[in-house]
Amino acid sequence: MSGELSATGLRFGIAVSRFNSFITERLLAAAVDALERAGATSKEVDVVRVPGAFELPLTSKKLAQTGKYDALIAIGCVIRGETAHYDYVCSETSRGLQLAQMDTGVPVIFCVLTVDTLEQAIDRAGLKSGNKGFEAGLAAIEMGRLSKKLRGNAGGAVANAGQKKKAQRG
Ligand code: INI
Repeated sequence: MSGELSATGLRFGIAVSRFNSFITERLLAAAVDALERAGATSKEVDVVRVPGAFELPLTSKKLAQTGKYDALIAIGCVIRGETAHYDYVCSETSRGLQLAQMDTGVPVIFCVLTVDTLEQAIDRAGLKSGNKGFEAGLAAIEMGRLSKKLRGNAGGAVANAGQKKKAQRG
């Protein structure tokens, strides 16, 4: 089983960091492009801006808890500096985003570039290495679809188990 790449009828939330916005806005544009080219309308895509990558987990969790979205995308760009700040921001952002999706059951796509240089970031935001935002858009569609299917199947499995028990009881 897998999720089809059709965004029609799905709702998406995108949390995007303003820090390094030169990069994150390019990732955002490509993510929205992927969603819309696969059938999502602009009404079905909500964008929320936050100060930096560190704020993405809480915002994603809050978006997930609204129950409005089939999938979320967290967009950020962390560029290594001269101190350990980079390591804290990267590890807490990735850990927090994983927790947000595990706690809520809503897929949260990790579109946070963690790079050593600005050049590496540019390469991943539309230059040599494509655009990670577009890939994140596709991942959000696939996971949104798959989650919908699995919810359906889970309901079916529970219903089947109930029917079997009834049948056993006679
Ligand atoms: N936030 C980023 O998104 N990218 C960075 O590269 C970055 N650096 O290098 O410091 C960064 N820091 C800010 C952080 O995400 C928080 O917004 C801030 O600490 C307030 O909580």
